[in-house]
Amino acid sequence: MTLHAAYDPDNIFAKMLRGEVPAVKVFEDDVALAFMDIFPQVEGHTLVIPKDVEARNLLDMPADKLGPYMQRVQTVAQAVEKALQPDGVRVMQFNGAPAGQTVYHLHFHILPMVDGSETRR
Ligand code: DGP
Repeated sequence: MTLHAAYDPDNIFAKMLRGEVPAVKVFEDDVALAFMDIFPQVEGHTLVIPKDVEARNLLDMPADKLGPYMQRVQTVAQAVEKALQPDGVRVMQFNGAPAGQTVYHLHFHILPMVDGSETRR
């Protein structure tokens, strides 16, 4: 899968946005959806995806949509921090398979970290 392949509207997060696959949602508005990661690396591992945009990753994301989306990433990170009171919050994002990306709809990972947390990446 090359970094600049076409957006696949049948990726799992696009299906989630269309309500075709279930998600444990923790935040949703007209700009973004946040839900629990199905393979959590730590308790509270949350993903935030933009709506109404065919962006495979950060490099594809139209600049005018990035600001509103990143505001939601911050809102969800703040909510996770408030709910779980971790010692730190890791925010991660991968572009292309060699960088670790496995789902090709832009997403940020939010990981509440406590002292001694260990993650796969
Ligand atoms: P990345 O490697 O950055 O593309 O991370 C994709 C993440 O998506 C990974 O942590 C697992 C998660 N994931 C994959 N499929 C599903 C799914 O069907 N539901 C949910 N909730 N998460 C998923």
